[in-house]
Amino acid sequence: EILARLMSGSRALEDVVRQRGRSCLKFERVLGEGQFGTVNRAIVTGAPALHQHVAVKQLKDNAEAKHKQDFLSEAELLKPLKHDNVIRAIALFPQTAGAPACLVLEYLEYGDLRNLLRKCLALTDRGRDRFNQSRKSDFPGPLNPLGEAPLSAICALNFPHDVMPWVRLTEPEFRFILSQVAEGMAYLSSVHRLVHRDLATRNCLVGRGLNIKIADFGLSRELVDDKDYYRVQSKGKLPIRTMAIESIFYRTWTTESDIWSMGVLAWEVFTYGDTPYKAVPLDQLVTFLETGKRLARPPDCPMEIFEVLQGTWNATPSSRPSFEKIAEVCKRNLNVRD
Ligand code: ACK
Repeated sequence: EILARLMSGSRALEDVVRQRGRSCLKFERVLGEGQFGTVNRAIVTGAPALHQHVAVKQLKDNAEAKHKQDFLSEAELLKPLKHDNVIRAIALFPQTAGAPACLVLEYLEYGDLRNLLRKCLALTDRGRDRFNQSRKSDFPGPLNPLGEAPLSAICALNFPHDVMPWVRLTEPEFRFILSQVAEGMAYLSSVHRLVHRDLATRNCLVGRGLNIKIADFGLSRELVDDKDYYRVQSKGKLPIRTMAIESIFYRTWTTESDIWSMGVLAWEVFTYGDTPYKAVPLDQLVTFLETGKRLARPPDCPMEIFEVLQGTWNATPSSRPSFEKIAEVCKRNLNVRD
């Protein structure tokens, strides 16, 4: 019933935005700066209360032609995507004489995953105590098999954004985050044959109940028919630290190179948003990887999962585990209640 209400709520929101156009968007505050321009939070006036916020990505007035094209292609790519773990596009308003092009996205209240993880780590002991107390009192229930906080405590992340206290994530919570990313990626790669090319915690968003959604499709490309790789000629800025070894070498991107990035993303999650290969300068990273060196196991990462991560960093792309396999391993011991 809740699901049906949410679904009809989000459909109603889309209808309002599409029918009433830009005029129903009331901008509230800047959420951040993206590659192409700004992301703002806006209220949709006249939408059902449950779903009134949206995120609006706007192109800079003076954006270069290439960025304009990337912006529009991101909007195009997002249109047909429908999955719980992939950001949903609500509408695209083209550029007019008086207003820039803007892409209306669903709003996720906890922002990007890397920020959230770093915040989890940074906050004070007092915050942690307060959080742990509220977690016990608000979410009573059986302890999970690890004897830690109840799994429903995932919902405790519903703290207001600015008072999120320090919290050490439990193993089921780590597993829950990663299985969602892997399922979103399995959908993108298997159903839509999409290569993301920039999968990282900074490009995932977090919503209520620790719901993770893959976002930032600025670099994504559709694989064309029988070609199973995408090659770029141009040298833009590249996310070297999360890139697969063959992408660094040959500038080719495949589902398998996204799988490598998924492994790095998992490492980022287990280290609460640390920088991969922090001690290795960028110009030495290729040599580092070429000599077979890889990221070390973070203390919070279970051995079973680390073995999968090591597989994602196999120098032979076809030997890497599939997103489906990664999701399956992460979901073990994850008895999420309905
Ligand atoms: O951590 P953040 O607040 O979450 O900072 C970044 C910033 O905008 C630049 O990307 C935030 N952001 C982007 N898209 C959304 C969205 N759909 N919902 C909520 N926040 C968003 C992101």
